[in-house]
Amino acid sequence: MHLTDEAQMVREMVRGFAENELRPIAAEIDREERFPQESIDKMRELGLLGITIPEEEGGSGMDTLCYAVTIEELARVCGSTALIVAAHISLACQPIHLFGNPSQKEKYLPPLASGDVVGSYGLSEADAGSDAGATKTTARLDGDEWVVNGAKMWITNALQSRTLIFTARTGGEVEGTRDISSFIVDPAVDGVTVNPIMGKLGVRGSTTCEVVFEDVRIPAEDLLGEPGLGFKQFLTILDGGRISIGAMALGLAQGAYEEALRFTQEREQFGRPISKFQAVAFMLAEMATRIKAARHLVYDAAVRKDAGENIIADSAMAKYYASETAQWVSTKAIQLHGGYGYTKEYPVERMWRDAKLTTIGEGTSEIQLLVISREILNGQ
Ligand code: COS
Repeated sequence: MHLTDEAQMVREMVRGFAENELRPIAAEIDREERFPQESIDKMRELGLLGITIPEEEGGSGMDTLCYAVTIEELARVCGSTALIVAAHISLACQPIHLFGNPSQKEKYLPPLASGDVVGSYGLSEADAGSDAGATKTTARLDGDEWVVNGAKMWITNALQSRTLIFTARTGGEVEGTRDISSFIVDPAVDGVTVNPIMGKLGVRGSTTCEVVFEDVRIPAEDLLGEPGLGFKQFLTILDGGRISIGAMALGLAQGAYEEALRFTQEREQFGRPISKFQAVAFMLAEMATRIKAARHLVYDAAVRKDAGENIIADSAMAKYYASETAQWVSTKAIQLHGGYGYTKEYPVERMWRDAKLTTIGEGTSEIQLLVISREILNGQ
């Protein structure tokens, strides 16, 4: 699939940034579990942190294809940085852009879209993962304030975030998922505790947190969109977000493939580069083919999103296939490195650990298959 001139330009710009600024620190932020604030500061200057947000709302006003290419190029070098940006844009900027009223957009979007403020999104809970509608966090109206109690789990960026979108049950007559609403909160307010979850397998430069609410008082006007529509809102948000996780997986697969391509042409055994052996060459061929297929799915979902089409199945297919591809390619990349691939001397083991996240975050592979199959069967 040919890129637009704009997407091609974005690819060149982000690739240069990733090579110069991310590659030198990617292994270190993974090892030290360090949030790369300096990279956020530099991406802020490049206008990458509000890429899909219209210019009049403080962003760069680019399309979803440019966004997917951005995340792909970041992930090709550093999965942690790609995840930080994807969560910030898809899960924090987008809900306010799509569902915020004019004063919420005016207040919250410019600092997010410029990158002055890092955003995060609290949907999952300890007992509400794939079954995200099982939210137990509550918000009770008391005068002109909501009083929130509960805890969110696995929240990317929450430790650095000053704008968190989250879901809570607002009660009333209705039951099931129709009493879930979305809110905006600054995690620095009284009653919110952010506990980072350390020791993750991968994406260790990004923070993953538990966010606890204890009698947190939120102004009534910080309810996002219509009350009771929070569940549908986040399903719509995830439809878009899954394209970015697909793009992240694509970038990780590409990065691991390039490492394998280089290594197998340099590494000699039995008197020749191992790429000369058909078993190795065929593995490279299969990697390249699967990556190309994943790239088509991710870009196609991005283009369809901007065309206003129903992308429920397309975004789930893109995420499912790209994340499984990233797992497969990075596993094979380690195999092709032999013993070296099993050490931290080469980046493929980090890419493999980072890739695992893409089969879990924003819906597991099994949830993607559920979503795709429901769309196929309902469409008949
Ligand atoms: N986009 C917009 N609306 C959607 C939607 C989508 N992709 N899928 C369903 N809806 C709507 C439905 O039409 C339904 O509307 P009505 O109440 O008007 O009928 C409503 O949302 C509820 O849908 P449904 O009954 O199908 O919800 P389920 O409880 O069966 O859950 C799944 C659906 C499993 C697909 C959903 O819970 C899900 O995606 N889970 C994974 C969550 C996840 O990805 N977690 C990781 C978060 S990382 S931030």
